[in-house]
Amino acid sequence: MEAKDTRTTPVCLTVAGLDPSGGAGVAADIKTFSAFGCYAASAVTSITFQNTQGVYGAEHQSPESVRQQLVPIFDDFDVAAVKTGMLPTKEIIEVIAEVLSERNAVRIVVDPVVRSTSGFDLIDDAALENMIRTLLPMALIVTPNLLEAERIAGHPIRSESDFTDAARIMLDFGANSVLIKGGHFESNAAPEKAIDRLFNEKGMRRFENEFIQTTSTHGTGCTLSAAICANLALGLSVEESVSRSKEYVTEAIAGSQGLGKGNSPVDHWAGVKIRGER
Ligand code: PXL
Repeated sequence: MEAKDTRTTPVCLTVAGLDPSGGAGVAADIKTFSAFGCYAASAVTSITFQNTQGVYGAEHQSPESVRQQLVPIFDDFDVAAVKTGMLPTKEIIEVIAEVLSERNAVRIVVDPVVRSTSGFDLIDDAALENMIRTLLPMALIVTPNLLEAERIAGHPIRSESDFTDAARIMLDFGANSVLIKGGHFESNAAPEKAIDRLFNEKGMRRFENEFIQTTSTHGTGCTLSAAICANLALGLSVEESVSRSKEYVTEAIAGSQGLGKGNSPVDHWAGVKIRGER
């Protein structure tokens, strides 16, 4: 038997919804943390009813359930980084903010999930308001897509200065850095590029990756924010984490196996050697 590997595996925690079909939410996060060699802990905020074809409903956890999931994890592990995803109610967000601050949680990635690709609202207005006020100030990075950035900023994003203004609002709420995912924004002007913009107090950096024309995009947002969380836990900087995570997601989209009848999940094992494979 080989000697035990004495490197410590960083513990990443996701606090998000459960997608039983496995493409998004905590399942995507657990696979992504694992793909980067991190240990995955998770707390479920809501059980959603969905598959690759749509989201049909959700049963949210009580705030007390979320607290009782989180406390033993922090009692037991030295959590290296945390990611939040679907946080459906104001009360759940209050509990999360309380626990994260009591436990001095570090490297917090806030993915401000608003709506599923299929158009199902995953958060109510009061909760979004609360997330902006209580979680953005704790965030090392917040990762909205265009729609989410528009909802948080309260204005449409149609030009370069709209991006800057939206990021400014999130930085002013206390987020340390803001990654606005361009998604389809550039697809008319530059159909071959997916461009995300990372803002912090020092300025803006664009990350350009290949835009893959496909419907195999179930869980891409969750996967990107989880990958950033894992890379931060591994000790990389925000910029390096975003860069590596974008590459991973691009490969994961390209490698989708086309599972399911709708928007297929991405391949979370992109670039990972699978046990038993030669
Ligand atoms: O991608 C947004 C998202 C996040 N979290 C959960 C989801 C979805 C989209 O369906 O189900 C649990």
